[in-house]
Amino acid sequence: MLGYSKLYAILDLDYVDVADAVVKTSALLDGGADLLQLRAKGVGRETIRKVALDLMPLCREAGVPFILNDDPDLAADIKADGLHIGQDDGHYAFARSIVGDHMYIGRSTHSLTQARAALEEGFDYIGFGPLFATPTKPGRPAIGMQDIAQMQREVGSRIPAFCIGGIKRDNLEQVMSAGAERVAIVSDLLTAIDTTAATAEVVAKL
Ligand code: TZP
Ligand code: MG
Repeated sequence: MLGYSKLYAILDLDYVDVADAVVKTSALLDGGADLLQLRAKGVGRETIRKVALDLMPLCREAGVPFILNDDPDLAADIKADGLHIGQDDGHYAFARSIVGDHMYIGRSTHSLTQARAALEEGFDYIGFGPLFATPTKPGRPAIGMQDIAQMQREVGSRIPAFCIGGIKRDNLEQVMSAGAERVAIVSDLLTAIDTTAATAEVVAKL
């Protein structure tokens, strides 16, 4: 399933009210997003659990894997399809020991070296970026586009690799020309006037 995913949409509660999470997620799925993450920095665990349990049936119905960010115990508890962890969230083996054998585990990477390490460790997919500076991940410097092609050859040919960070409808072609085959997008889809149409536009270009 993951192998076919091209557009990883991230429902980030910094951009979407909890009350709108279901409607926004439906819009992302209707537009053709084929992987979905719930990202909720600074939100209480019980709220995250509740939102996740609301979104999971929508994803199931759409045949789209539901990935939870940051919290291996909660991911295991709610039986998410996957878990996403960053560079500071511990090793693959530790996360795997918590979520069991059947969940996807993805890693944020910010360099070619980290992308290679994630492949080596056993991660099922990576995020690679931020390509451009982005308010969604403040303080994290842009890595640019110069390493995308090499990363694709070495890592993206083995596990799905999603370029991320500042990707928008209006720079997507540039990112793809640099070698990106899959992308993860947060703000450009969530802040669009018509999230379904914006998502469909990205899917059509990919
Ligand atoms: N990891 C690297 S950049 C980023 C994450 C979660 C945020 C990307 O958000 P946006 O709004 O698509 O730039
Ligand atoms: Mg994290």
